Amino acid sequence: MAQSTKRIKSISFFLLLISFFCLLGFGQSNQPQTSSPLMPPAASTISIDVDNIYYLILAVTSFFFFLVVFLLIYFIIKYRAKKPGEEGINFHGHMGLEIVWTIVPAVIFIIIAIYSAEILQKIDNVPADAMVINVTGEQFIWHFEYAADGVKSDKIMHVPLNKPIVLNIEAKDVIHSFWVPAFRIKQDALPHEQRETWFQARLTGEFPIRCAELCGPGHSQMLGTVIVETETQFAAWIQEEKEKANAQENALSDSAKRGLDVIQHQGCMGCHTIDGSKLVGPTWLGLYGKTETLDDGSQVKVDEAYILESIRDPNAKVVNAFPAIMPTFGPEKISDDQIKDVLEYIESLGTTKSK
Ligand code: HEC
Ligand SMILES: [Cu+2]
Repeated sequence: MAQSTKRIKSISFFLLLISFFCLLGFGQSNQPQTSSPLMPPAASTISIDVDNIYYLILAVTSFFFFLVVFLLIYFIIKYRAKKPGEEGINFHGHMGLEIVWTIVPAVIFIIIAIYSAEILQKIDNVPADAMVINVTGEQFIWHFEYAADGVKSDKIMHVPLNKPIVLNIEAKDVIHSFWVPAFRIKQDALPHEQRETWFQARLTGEFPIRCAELCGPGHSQMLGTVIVETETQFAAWIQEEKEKANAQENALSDSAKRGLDVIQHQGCMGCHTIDGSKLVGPTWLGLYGKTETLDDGSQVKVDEAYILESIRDPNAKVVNAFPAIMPTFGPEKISDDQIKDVLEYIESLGTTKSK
């Protein structure tokens, strides 16, 4: 008898130790810099709450996992057949035990449900004074528009520290999902329907943006960055962007401006850039005059006819090392008049001099 009380005591001690370790993880996310090795930095105010509920659930489930596994192993050893042919005791039901293991989980579920509902309410309650950023997902790029200033950016979202920001999220083509793991926010981007979510950044730095919805062949490249900066830095950036946009507008001819409208409307910028970087397709920077290598190894010099063909019949000549996935833009999508404007705009992006 004394032997088994001792054993039960040591089991209880062991379980207590394990639950202590489980709960250690739970408390950790209150530290300001990072939450734990399991999570990206807790960069928004809500991320601390989200982590806390995660760790609470992890602690409770780990505790019961270890309890069950421990008892399982303990009983296997204690009640094993000691002699060949030994039969176990056969018994049915235990009212007390069944009441306990119904009520205990029920109480735990209710606590978790109330706690979750509280956090969910925080997530849903957009502060009235929040700064508005319109987010548009498009195959395969995120666009941002800073509503108060009319400034726009692609791929990179700038936000000031410690200010509530509300995002109006929408998609141009298919369903995307706007996800910033460090902020613990994720919201589907749907065509023809705006959804909102909000956050308040509490750490400066750069945090990845992902698309969490398989949206087509370039899905894995639909990446972006949030740059959280101080309010002064943010204001300076907005100012700089305003000036840049003005200068660019003024430099374009009327026809090129119309071409840019068509290009934005048709979603070309989801696959092409004008800054020299590669996206799904080649950049348009300095496209005119460039010598392009095609997928059959032959070379062409880029002129107006080549660009026209690339738009009207993209698979006629496919650029080497790029997939032949560009959609065809026939006259029903871009009229013959509009295509002149488009060519004018692409030409305005500079000419490469090749022999
Ligand atoms: C779904 C992605 C996608 C969209 C949208 C798209 N393109 Fe492309 N584009 C590509 C890819 C990939 C290539 C390279 C393969 C090829 O030549 O077909 C390409 C090639 C081109 C080229 C030739 C570039 C070179 O370096 O030789 C031009 C010009 C071009 N596209 C113009 C456009 C225009 C104008 C639009 C919008 C009306 C557009 N593209 C929309 C993916 C796209
Ligand atoms: Cu996407």
